[in-house]
Amino acid sequence: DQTVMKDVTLGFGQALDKCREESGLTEEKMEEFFHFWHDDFKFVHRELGCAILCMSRYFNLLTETSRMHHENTDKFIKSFPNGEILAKQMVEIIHTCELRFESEPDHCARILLIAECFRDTCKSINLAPTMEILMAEFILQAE
Ligand code: M21
Repeated sequence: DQTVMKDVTLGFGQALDKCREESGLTEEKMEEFFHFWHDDFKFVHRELGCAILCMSRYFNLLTETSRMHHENTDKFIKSFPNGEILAKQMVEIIHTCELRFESEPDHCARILLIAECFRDTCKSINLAPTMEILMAEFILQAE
């Protein structure tokens, strides 16, 4: 559900600070991680793929070949409130997207394509958190 996805996004987004420098993702290219869900957000900067790669590594969600580690990803999602209602479906969506872009050898570029595919799939089945849900949370956190 959308609230769970919001929590997972904000949780995952916590690693952005740690990954900005090494991925070369400037604030100009992405201010806050949750903008990822915005309709107008464009998946054009390879650096964003590198940042998601770094963030996934930070939470130990990747295998040695930089593919999703299914078990760890399942556990990560379940670590959020009501995560169990989303874990299996999210892992499936990401894996389906992964398979679609298997021919892209560059890890950062491939993960960028997977991230866009994940965002679009979630939107199409109303799993994506709305900007209203995300902004409300963001304002609460800042206070
Ligand atoms: C749930 C919130 C954010 C997640 C965003 C990124 C999703 C992109 C998935 C990339 C997975 C990388 C797998 C590598 O094959």
